[in-house]
Amino acid sequence: MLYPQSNRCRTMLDLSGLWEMRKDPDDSGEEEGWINGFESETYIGVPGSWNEQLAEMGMMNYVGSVWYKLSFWIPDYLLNKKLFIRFGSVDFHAKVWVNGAFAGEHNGGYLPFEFNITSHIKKREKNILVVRANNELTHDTIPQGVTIEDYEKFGRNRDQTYPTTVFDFFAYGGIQRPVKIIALNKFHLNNIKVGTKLDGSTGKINLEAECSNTSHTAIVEISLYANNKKLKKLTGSLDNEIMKKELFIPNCHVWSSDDPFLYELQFELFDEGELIDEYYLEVGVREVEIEGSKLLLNGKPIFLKGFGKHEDFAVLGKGLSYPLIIKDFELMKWIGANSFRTSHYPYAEEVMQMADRLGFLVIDEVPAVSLNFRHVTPKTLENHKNSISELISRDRNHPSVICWSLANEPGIWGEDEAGSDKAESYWEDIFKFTRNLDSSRPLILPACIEWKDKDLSFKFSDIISINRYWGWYDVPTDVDKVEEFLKTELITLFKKYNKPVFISEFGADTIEGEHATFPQLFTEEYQTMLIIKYFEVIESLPFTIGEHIWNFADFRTAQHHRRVILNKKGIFNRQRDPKSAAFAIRKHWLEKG
Ligand code: BDP
Repeated sequence: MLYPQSNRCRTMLDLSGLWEMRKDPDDSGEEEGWINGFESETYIGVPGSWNEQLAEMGMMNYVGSVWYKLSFWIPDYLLNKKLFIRFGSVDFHAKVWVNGAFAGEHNGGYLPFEFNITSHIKKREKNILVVRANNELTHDTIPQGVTIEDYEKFGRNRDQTYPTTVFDFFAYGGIQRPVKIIALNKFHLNNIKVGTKLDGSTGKINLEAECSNTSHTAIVEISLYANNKKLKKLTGSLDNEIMKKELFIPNCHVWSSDDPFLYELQFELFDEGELIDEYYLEVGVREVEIEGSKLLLNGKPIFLKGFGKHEDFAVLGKGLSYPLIIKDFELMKWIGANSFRTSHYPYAEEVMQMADRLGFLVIDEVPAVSLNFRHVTPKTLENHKNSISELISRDRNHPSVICWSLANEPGIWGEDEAGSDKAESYWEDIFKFTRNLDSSRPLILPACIEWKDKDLSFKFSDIISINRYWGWYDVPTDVDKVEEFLKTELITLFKKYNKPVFISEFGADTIEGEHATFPQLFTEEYQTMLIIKYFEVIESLPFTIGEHIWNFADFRTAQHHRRVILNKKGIFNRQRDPKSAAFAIRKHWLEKG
C-alpha cells in the first residue's frame, strides 16, 4: 500500500474535518441499521482521539464502539476512476460502510489500511461514509488487554489502572490519523519496495514495483533524480505484475544523520504507450550492519543519542498534528539527539518522512507491548505477525528506519510462562518471520529487568536492548549503587551474549518547579543527576551502542496511584517546555558530537 499522493495520474481527497458521531455502549448499532447512517449525538474532529475532545460527554475513559459519519461527494472528473478509502489508523478495530454497503474491516491500531469502494459510490449524489471504531483490547489483540479479574487472579490488585491496561500509556481510541480517498486508473502501481546497499562509492538500489493486473504490453519506467536533475532512466517489464530492477549510482551521495541526502525516484507505468500511473518516492542510500559489538551506518560505528517517545498531546490525544511533529523534531535537534524509538507502536507516516529528511535514526516498534504469556493464544501470535508485516510493508522504504523492534517488555507480570518453551518458540517464530520479510535490518526487543540476563528474546535479538530503572523503581535516590549495579549488569549481558548493548529506557519522574539540594525523587536536580550518571556508565563501556532516555515528553497514562495524571519522566513537559535536565543533556550530547 503506497502513501497517498496527488500527481498527473493520482488524485487524493482529504476527508479531515468535523464528522458526526454516536457512541454505542451496547454494540447494537449494526443491528439497528446504523450502517446506513444514524442520528448523531455530536461532532468530532478527525483526525483525533475521542477521549479528551469529548471528555465532557463521558468519553475520556470510554471503552467500546463509537460510530462516525461523514457525507462526501466524488467530483465528476473522478467518476470513471478506481476509488479507494484509506485510513492512516483507527484504534483499535474499524468497520467501514459506504452508502450502507460493507467496504471492509481492519484489526489492530496504529497502522494504515484501505478498501476499494468503487462499486459502492453513488455518481452525482451525496455519499454516506460510516465507520464503527472500537477500542477494546483482549488477550488475542496486539497490544493485549487485561481484565479486572486478571489483576485479582495474579495477586496484582495494586497494579489495576482505570481504564484497565497492561501498559503505561493511555489507550486513546478513534480515527487518529487522516482519512483519504484515492482515485487511480484501473491499472495502477500497488506497491513499491526499495532496498539499498553500498559497494565502495557505488550505491545500489534494489527496486520492486507491483502493479494491479496490467496487460502484457505494460512497462515501468524509473527515473532517478538528485536535486531535481534527472540522472538516470531505466525501463522494466512486468513479470506476473511485478517488475524487479537494480539501479547503480556511481559516486553515490549516501544518506547519513549528518547529511540526510535524498534522491527522488519517479515510477511511470505505461500501457500501450499511454501513461496510466506514476509515483514519486524519496530514497536515501545507506547501509546498516552489526559488526562485533558495533552498530555501523555506512561502515562507520554510530552511537544512538535520543529518546523513547509517545504520540501524545493535550486534547488531540494521539491525533495527528503536523505542527507537533515539526516541534518535536526541532526540540530533538536542539538537544543534540540523533535517534528515537517509536515506543510502543508505529508512529504516523509523516513522522517517518520527517526522520528521513532530517537524518534521524529510528527504531521502529510494533505495538506488542507487555505481552503476557499466560494469555498468549495462537490468535495473539497471528495478530503479532500481522502487525509486523503491515509495519514492514509501510516503512521498509525509509532510510531512517535502522532497526525493527518486535515488542516491548514481554513477561513483566512475573509469569513463569515468559521463561518457558512456550515463550522460546514464540520468539523463535516471530524473529524468523521478521527476518524473512526483511533481512537488511537488525532486530531488537527492549526487555525489562524481570528476567535479568535470562530473557529468552536476547538469544534471537541482534542487539541486547534493555529498559533499566536503577535509581527510580530500584535503589531510589542511591546514585552510587546505580553506577555499580548498572555497570555490572551491562558487563554481564555483554559477556553472556557477545552482542552490542543498547539502553533503550532509563529515567525519573520529574515535576517541574520541584527542587532540592540532596537526592530527592521528583525534583529537577534528581532527574539531571541520574541521567548524567547513566551517560557516564554507558559511555564508559566500549560495547554499548546508545542511550535512549525515557521519555522525550510527559505523557498521559491510565489512572493509577503511581501516576499524577501523566507519566512525568519527560525531559520536556507535555506542552514541550524544557525541564532543567534538558540543558544538561544538551550540553553533554553536543559536546559528545
Ligand atoms: C518501562 C516501560 C514504559 C513505562 C516505563 C515507566 O517500557 O512503557 O512508561 O517503564 O514506568 O518499563 O515509566
